[in-house]
Amino acid sequence: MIARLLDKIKTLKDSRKAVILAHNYQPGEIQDLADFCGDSLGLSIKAAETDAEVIVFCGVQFMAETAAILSPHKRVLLPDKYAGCPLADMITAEQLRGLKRDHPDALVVCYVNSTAEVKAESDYCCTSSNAVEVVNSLPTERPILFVPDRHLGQFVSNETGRDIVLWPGYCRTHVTITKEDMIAAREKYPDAIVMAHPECTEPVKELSDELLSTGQMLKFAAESDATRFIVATEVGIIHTLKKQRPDAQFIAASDRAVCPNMKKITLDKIIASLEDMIYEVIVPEETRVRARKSLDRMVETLPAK
Ligand code: CIZ
Repeated sequence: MIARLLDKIKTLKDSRKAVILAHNYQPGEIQDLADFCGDSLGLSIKAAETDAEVIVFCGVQFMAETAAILSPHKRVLLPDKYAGCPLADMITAEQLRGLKRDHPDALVVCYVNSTAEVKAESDYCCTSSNAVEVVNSLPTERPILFVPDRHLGQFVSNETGRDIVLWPGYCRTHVTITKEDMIAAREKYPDAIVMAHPECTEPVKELSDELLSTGQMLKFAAESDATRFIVATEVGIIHTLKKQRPDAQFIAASDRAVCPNMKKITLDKIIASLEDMIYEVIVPEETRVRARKSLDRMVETLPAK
């Protein structure tokens, strides 16, 4: 049954000249069929570099928008139109304009988990892996507004020593991981290395050994000699962690850390997406150009690789 669906996806993908991207939080079977797996920005950059005509983004709305911002000449499809990101929707462009009016001298840094309109209103975009570097590169005399995730913003403030105005957004999935979950997991597996995502709450992060983005978690585990890890982020990443380190054990800090939006993507929906070219994500050109600037400024602050 699954083999038949996979064959169909392959045929459709070839006929549409499509590339399939899967975020690290996608269900395992989706990650396995994708051309590329990774974090939202890394995937959008990879897709832009291909000569595909269509990008099927197995992830959530803001990720497909980011791909559309970077690939204006490709058609970007999100297989489930309701796969949104409550965190990204916690600030609107109108609210951000209000915040900017209250802090006219400030620079705005937005987390990549934000809508295209919010990116367009921001000076710099950042990911969880480069937020500290981006903020460190900004002039110390300028106040900083960080949107929309207050837990990532707090982490950046702690790491950089900068006083940052935080927007009170949060990821519903990451905040389900509690301090009690961490204490229980550490007690049960005292030898494990605890990796937590900066979107987790402060008490959870205090009980962790490493604070890492999804890409950094994969790299860290791949290079580590340790054989047991507690993972405090969305559980989908454990699929790839296990694939790349079959000798190691990966334990979810909480089995409740499941993003319902990420799990909306299914094999059937990918087929429908490619058959009917649904659901196309279009970012209006004026917004796209301004949002692209905040992504370009982010890249300019980072050391050349
Ligand atoms: O930027 C991403 O893809 C997200 C949501 C998290 C991460 O740490 O990679």
